[in-house]
Amino acid sequence: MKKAFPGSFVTLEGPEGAGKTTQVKLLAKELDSLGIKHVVTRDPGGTPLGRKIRRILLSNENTVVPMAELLLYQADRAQHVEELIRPSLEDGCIVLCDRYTDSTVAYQGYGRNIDLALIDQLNQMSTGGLRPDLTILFDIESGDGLSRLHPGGHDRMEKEAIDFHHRVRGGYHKLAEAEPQRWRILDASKALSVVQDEFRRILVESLGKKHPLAPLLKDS
Ligand code: T5A
Repeated sequence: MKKAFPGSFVTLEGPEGAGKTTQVKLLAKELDSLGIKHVVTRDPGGTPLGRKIRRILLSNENTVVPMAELLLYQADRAQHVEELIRPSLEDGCIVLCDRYTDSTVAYQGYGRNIDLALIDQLNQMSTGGLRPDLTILFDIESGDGLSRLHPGGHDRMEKEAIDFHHRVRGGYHKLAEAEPQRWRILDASKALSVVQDEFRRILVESLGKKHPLAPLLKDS
């Protein structure tokens, strides 16, 4: 099927503390030095409105019921797709997004036990059907990921019970198994430089040797 946009849409997923943010920042520096056109963004919080929604969602001061939580993540995403992601893809950019619709399935679906069919429907509505070309699961055992985070500085989601985080990770594995053509699984428990090499390799091998990201492997 012909792609609707000239750009490439890559999403990074995984449990807490898997190292996505660290890796995407390192990658962005390399892309800058190689002059490769890209946008790095995150869900929630990729737009000015989204940053306000992010504060509401993650603040420990707020009590947020599961349905309100689901709808706030979707409100953030609707704004994010229309204001930043879709226009960047139309402009031919590589968009690297730290979390997207699969986070909602993993956290609100498997974590909070909200009906998966409802979540799929809302994901479809908030994105207008825009799906990633490639999704990389930065996989780490939930307790190991949480232990990397700053002690005492945990946000509202990070503070959930360990069983919640186990369900989230299990949900990610189910998603990756169900759609192997879109997902790649990366062992994020390894040392930072090992994860970095693996991240580059997955990007180039999945998107192809003629893709604008291909020079990443030559420089590693
Ligand atoms: N959420 C999100 C939902 O519930 N539903 C949704 O629909 C969406 C979109 C977002 C929260 O919202 C939830 C999921 C989240 O709970 P966030 O801050 O954006 O909040 O969450 P995360 O993306 O999980 O951010 P984290 O910081 O927790 O995880 P990262 O980005 O995967 O990890 P990172 O890079 O910040 O690294 C964490 C620590 O580990 C170290 C880093 O230096 C850092 O200290 N580190 C390593 N240490 C050892 N070895 C390595 N290989 C390391 N890599 C990084």
